[in-house]
Amino acid sequence: RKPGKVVKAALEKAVDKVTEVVNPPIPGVPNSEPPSLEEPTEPRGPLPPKGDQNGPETVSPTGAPTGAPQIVNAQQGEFLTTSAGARLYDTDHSLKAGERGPTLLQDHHLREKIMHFDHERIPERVVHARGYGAHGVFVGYGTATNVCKSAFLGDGVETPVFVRFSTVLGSRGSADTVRDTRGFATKFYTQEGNFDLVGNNIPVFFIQDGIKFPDIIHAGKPHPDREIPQAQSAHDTFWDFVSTHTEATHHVMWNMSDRGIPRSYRTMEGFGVHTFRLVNAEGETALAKFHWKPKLGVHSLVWEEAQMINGIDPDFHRRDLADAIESGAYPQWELGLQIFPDTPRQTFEGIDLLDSTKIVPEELAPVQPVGLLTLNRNTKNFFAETEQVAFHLGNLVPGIDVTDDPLFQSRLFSYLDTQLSRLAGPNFNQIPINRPHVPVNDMLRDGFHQHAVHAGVAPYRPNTLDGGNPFVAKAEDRPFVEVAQPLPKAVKVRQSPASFSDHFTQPRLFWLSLSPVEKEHVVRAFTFELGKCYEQAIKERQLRVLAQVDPVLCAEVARGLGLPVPAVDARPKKVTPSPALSQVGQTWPTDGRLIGIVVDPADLDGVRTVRETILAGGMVPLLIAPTGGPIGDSGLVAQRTFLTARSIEFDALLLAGSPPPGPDAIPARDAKAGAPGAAVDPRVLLMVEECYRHAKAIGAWGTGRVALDSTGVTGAPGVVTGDDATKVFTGLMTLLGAHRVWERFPATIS
Ligand code: HDE
Repeated sequence: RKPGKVVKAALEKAVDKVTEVVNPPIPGVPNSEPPSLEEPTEPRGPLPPKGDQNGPETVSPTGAPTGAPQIVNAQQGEFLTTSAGARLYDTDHSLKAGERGPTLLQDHHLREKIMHFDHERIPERVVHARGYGAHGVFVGYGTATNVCKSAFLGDGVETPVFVRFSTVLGSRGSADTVRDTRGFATKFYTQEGNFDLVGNNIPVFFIQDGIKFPDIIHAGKPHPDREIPQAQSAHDTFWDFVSTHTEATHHVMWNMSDRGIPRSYRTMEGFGVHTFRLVNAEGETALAKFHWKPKLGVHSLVWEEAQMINGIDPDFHRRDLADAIESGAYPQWELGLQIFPDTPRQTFEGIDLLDSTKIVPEELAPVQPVGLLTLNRNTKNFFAETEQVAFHLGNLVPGIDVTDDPLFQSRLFSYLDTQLSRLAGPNFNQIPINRPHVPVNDMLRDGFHQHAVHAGVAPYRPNTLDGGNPFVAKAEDRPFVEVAQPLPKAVKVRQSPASFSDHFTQPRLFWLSLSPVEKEHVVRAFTFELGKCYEQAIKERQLRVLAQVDPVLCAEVARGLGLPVPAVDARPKKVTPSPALSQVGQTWPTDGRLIGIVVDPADLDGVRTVRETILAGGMVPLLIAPTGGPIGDSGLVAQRTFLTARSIEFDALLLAGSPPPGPDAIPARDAKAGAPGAAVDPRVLLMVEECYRHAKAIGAWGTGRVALDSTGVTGAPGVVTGDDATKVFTGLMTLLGAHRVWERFPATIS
């Protein structure tokens, strides 16, 4: 299958869930029979997992398959049992002294059921609590072998992976499209043990030294007195901290840019952030930064849209990823390396490679592709897989080693330590999702939740009683060996190198690399966030920081806040912009994009043709009609109604008609007879207006043009009209390839 292309049949199945009810099930095809309305009376086999849900991995800590069906399909056997396996005859009534009597303490089934329920929740991650995961495969290109001997980077080597995306600040139940950094953590189950690349969608971090991590997180989390606001940085403690702690400026610039509100996990870049040390087969070392490049390009939401989604569909990013995988539109990223010589200074072109608040522009060190990641399988059980996955920077394989970046060093401690309270003990690597796919022979013993039944009597070395087992690996057995890195002659200090104190050159580099529309978004984001702060001093202090970055940025934000531009003696260093940092100006694949089509009985043939073309192009058409179900006898089925559809779901909108207000519509304020728009359902007009404001492509043919005329958008940039459905759709596709119609609102900043 060509990567990135959608399997049409699978896609149709996924988007046309409603059709399944209309169309008869296919005998013998798993999952095609809809569940019965009545409670079953005869035991029957469990439904097999869907094709995209074959996890979790079923390899024991010693590498033996544990694929016994009773474990894989736990809780799906023929009879309901206690956790000890005794069959139950009733689970709906507690054992009582008579029908109306008190409940008996001897009801061991009641006590077990409630006891287990009481302990279903585990502590959420202290950061990155809100996340979503999927399985996939990584295939090496073999292009990294001159710098890195890791087996999984070898030519054509296939490695199973599990990826968890996340936001940082919000709690586990918070919304997906908040302004925040996104986590992009990948576990590679390699032939040499697990390698975890625990990155973000922003290539720099708030702090240079891990000892400050509790400070930045305490500042970003909700205020401790009232626990408000949830999953937001737009509040006083956050801006209090970052305005006084200027090494955060670079990260904050990225956060306030469109990178802080991705359109989808599928359209995010990922970065390892730190510099790693690579080793090749000859033992030569190089320094490197990891990058994930999405095949679909890097795309974002607009701020108003992101805020609306948080209410209308707080699971937007989760749903997007799961639907894409289910439909066969597998998201893909290329793994790339920026490679630098491993010199004693550990700098490149004057940039300190141990400072995680700095990037190396791609124009100076190109990102070289070394492999392809494809996410192709959804989880079968969110808790077992996504919630229990435990990433750790110390999960390294031969060929990849750490550097002395003080942020990296602290993380090596934190990711083990945090699991002790989150996963309640030291045996979390025995949880199926964390198990390596190679034999484990670790001499670690006992502890809470020990699943292994270790044989032998000598979990120590040296021993004779277990025949000397296990033996340490020789060089030819490919062990992980730390690079014998010479240490600088040094004195024990609590200090950073002088190069770490340049906090403004790279934020300025980022700002100057953005296009006008992206700059405008940054200005609005700063103005919004600071506008939400109560303390005047915080706003003024942050304006002084912005003045160090760029006078235009500072002046524009000051104008929005209604504050004077601070007099700051800023002396910015000269920087060369990096075009690679801008997200706009190119054409990208449209795979998996959602196109809403407002349907009217007027031209159903046109709708059918466009729908087929959308499906054939690997996108998802969603038909929107006044009511759900079949549309007349056309064979088409409405997947959304005016009640369930909202513009935020669509990347582009097509109008095949302008249906009149339905009986359940709240009339528009100017709905008096003859007023523009009175003839069209107000929810259709709202969809048009929102798509227009959010710079989305809009198209209409036939009577669909009435809705456009009523909202006054006809003739505006990115609005295609005509009589022929196919021609209108072709125009729409050109617009969609550029993601959004930014020309609609020319930026005032250059
Ligand atoms: Fe994390 N981080 N972090 N972080 N981080 C965690 O580990 C921490 C940092 C990142 O999907 C925690 O298992 C410290 C940078 C991701 O499960 C915790 C420091 C980057 C995830 C932790 C950092 C990250 C985490 C919470 C400063 C980008 C989610 C739960 C030294 C390169 C992983 C857990 C997942 C999670 C600590 C800095 C990314 C507490 C102390 C820099 C993607 O261990």
